[in-house]
Amino acid sequence: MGSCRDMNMIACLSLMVMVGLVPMLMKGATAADYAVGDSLGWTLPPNTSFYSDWAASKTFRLGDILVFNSTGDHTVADGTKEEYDNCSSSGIIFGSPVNVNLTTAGSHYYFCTVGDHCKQGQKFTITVGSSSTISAPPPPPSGAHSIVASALLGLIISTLVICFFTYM
Ligand SMILES: *[C@@H]1O[C@H](CO)[C@@H](O)[C@H](O)[C@H]1NC(C)=O
Ligand SMILES: *[C@@H]1O[C@H](CO)[C@@H](O)[C@H](O)[C@H]1NC(C)=O
Ligand SMILES: *[C@@H]1O[C@H](CO)[C@@H](O)[C@H](O)[C@H]1NC(C)=O
Ligand SMILES: *[C@@H]1O[C@H](CO)[C@@H](O)[C@H](O)[C@H]1NC(C)=O
Ligand SMILES: [Cu+2]
Repeated sequence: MGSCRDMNMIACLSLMVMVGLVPMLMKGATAADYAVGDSLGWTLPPNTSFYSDWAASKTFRLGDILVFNSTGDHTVADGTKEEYDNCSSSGIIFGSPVNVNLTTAGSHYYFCTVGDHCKQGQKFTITVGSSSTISAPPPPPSGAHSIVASALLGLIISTLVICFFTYM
């Protein structure tokens, strides 16, 4: 009788650990904010590979946000490859600081249009993965994912409540 009660308590405790893990697992599938250049922010880089190195160290997905943080006079051009190579933009130019939302998959080209900043390396290119080719994408077509998650959460919570009143 006593050992059976202990087993049930162990089951309850394991369940509590699982409840703690659910938000962590769900977090893996949500969008991320990336501070461009990390602590340097968006400014003249110490060398011409600084921002390309930064971008190469990240994996970008639809729904992620690029946070361009700058204190001085800088812009963010969202251009074509030709404009990026040439450091001249005829397209969308944001004032910085700005948050740029990654809403389309494929290649994106960002650079500053102030002075010769772009030629000095204030530029980088990224490839945003399409939702069909990545392992844990945000669910764009329906709320199916969140329905499954809340059903699971509801099941765990109700089991916990039953556990608590039965064995504690
Ligand atoms: C560019 O600067 C960064 C930061 O100072 C440094 O970590 C990196 O090694 C430098 N890269 C080159 C190619 O000098
Ligand atoms: C932006 O940059 C400033 C100065 O470099 C810094 O104090 C601030 O914390 C940064 N903000 C973010 C959101 O990174
Ligand atoms: C390249 O930049 C120069 C000025 O910097 C501009 O006159 C020229 O039209 C640009 N070419 C392209 C293809 O963007
Ligand atoms: C990105 O989306 C947020 C809200 O989700 C919005 O406030 C912000 O203005 C957007 N940024 C751009 C550059 O459109
Ligand atoms: Cu600049």
